[in-house]
Amino acid sequence: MPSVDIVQEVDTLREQLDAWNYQYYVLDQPTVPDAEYDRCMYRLLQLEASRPELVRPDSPTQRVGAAPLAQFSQISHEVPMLSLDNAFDAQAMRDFNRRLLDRLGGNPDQLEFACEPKLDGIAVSLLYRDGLLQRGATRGDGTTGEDITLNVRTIPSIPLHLRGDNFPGLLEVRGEIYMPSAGFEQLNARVRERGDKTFVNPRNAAAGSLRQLDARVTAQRPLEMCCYGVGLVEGGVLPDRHALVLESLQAWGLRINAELAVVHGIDACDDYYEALAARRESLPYAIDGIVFKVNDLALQQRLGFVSRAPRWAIARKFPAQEEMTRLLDVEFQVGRTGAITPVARLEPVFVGGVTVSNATLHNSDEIERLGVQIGDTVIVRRAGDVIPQVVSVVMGRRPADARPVSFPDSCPVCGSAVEREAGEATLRCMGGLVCAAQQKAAIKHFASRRAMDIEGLGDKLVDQLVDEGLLENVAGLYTLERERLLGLERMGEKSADNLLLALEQSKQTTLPRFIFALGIREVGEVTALSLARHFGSWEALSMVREEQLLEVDDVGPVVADHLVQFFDSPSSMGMVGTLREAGVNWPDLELAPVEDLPLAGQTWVVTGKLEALGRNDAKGHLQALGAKVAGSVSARTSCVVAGFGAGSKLTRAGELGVKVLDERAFLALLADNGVMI
Ligand code: I6G
Repeated sequence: MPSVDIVQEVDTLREQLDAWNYQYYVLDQPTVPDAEYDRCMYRLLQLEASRPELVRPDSPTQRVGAAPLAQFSQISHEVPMLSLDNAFDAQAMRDFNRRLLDRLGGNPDQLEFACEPKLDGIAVSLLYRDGLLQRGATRGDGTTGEDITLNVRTIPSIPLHLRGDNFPGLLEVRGEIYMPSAGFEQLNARVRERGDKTFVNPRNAAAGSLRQLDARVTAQRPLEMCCYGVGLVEGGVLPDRHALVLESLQAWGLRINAELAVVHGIDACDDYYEALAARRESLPYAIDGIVFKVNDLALQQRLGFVSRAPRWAIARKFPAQEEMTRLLDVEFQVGRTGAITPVARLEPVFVGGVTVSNATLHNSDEIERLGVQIGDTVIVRRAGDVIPQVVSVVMGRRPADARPVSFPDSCPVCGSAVEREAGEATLRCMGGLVCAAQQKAAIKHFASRRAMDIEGLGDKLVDQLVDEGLLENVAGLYTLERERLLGLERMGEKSADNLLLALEQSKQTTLPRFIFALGIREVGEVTALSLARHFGSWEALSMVREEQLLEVDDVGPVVADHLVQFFDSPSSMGMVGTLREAGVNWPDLELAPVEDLPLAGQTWVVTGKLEALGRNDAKGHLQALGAKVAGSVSARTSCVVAGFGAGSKLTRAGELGVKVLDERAFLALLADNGVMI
């Protein structure tokens, strides 16, 4: 091939790869299959290898990292990198607003704020000269940072050259380098597989990845950059509003936050804060607050700085999700299926907006993984409504009298033998329904809203009924007597009558709810629905053997084994008999042939994070309604359910014109088909 063609081909490939990178990393709109991207990249690498004089430092091939440095050199920030003042509640935001109005005057409702999430990452500066990335640096102490140019060059969302031609000759961009949550999980899974110590959180993982003297290591880490402002600017003019400056950065190829919004007045800032706080857990990255900035740059100039922070900006922080505290003891809880769970008793600590004094430790594998001992200082995490977790141990603070956690050799509630099944990390009480803990948990599950829905039979009342000897198992619920109920502490006539009425009403149920309410191991709501749909009646279901069970969607050998054990157990079947004699009943289901199910013949895809139900449950419900559930979107896909953070599959659906339902529409569709979540 004549060399002018090679030069042209190299240019075309670079332009194409740059455009794809921009669409993917900056606009969040992937437009090309990975294989096509890889093919072009490989071709460019080949051409550059054959003609080394064509290699340019800003070619998309030049991101792989270089030989390790002996140390990072220091750089000075010509415009200091400042920090932000913090606000921890709505009152502190009002105080911030008052300070602004005192200096600026004007109508309090008119002040314009730019709002963005505060990513939990590492602040960095990027310097572009004539559009070429010249230097990347850490914030350091704000005046002096470290030169991490080789490392930042490996991060795909950082352009090696700017797009277009109207950028300033010298442009310093500032932002946060972070590790998205999914990348963090994958990295930790890889690290765990190698037997190495995992990273405690995405921020530590990002910091550790960025401070590698060998940039080839950085290149392997899933880092991204999100820009939030500019520093030094020469040889060009920027817009007069902060949000417009960010939009210019985006046009030049830099990633900015998709949640950027401009609002008027401090009340609207509160609304923005509340709305994003509610979605915090479903964002694809960790954030620790929201930053509010006066949007008008002329007003920013008038406000100036105090000490090391701008007067025109504030970070409203979320309550910390991780705190340090001491592990006082480990106790053992017995669940519905006899599983014995170690629970950490902690010195109370305020974390994630509440005081936490207990956290789950899951099982013996988890205790071993953490290496935790009683007396240790531990880091506790509480995010959203998730049960608090012990995430790590501060080994340097282990006291001399720390003692290992020892598991009980008999059930802590009923004293029965305990066993660990082969290959299982969970210890189980073998006492079955003799064990009061299992009795209580089974009754609570039976009465719960998604099972028999017995209103008024709360956890405390179940504990009381079992502890007072009025109840042993679910069969006893329907023979509870008014007089005996009235003998319970704090039980009035009205409450007793309401409970008896709720019990009476619960007798009229449905087959899927009844199967779920029995609490058979591994049989959740979706499996219960599949079983009911498949067999149509309790009689048909309870007669089947393992092979027939395995024909049901969602039933594998483990579930089938638990079901058969239940059907073979005289006490379990006796309990079902007693319940039915007491009047528990349901209409048999019309057995619809599979082709008559409402979504028969359709292929669905579920993507992104759903709030009300897990993705697996969503898939199970779809299968129970007759749909096939696929992993990728094609022209044959009937519909895509898109939760928060849905990415390339949603884009693909848009391109192919495939119908898309958000979570609310999906729940409405399930409800129309009799599935209430
Ligand atoms: O550390 C920071 C995170 C996010 C910031 C920041 C930001 O804006 C979204 N903005 C400024 C002005 C500073 N630090 C100094």
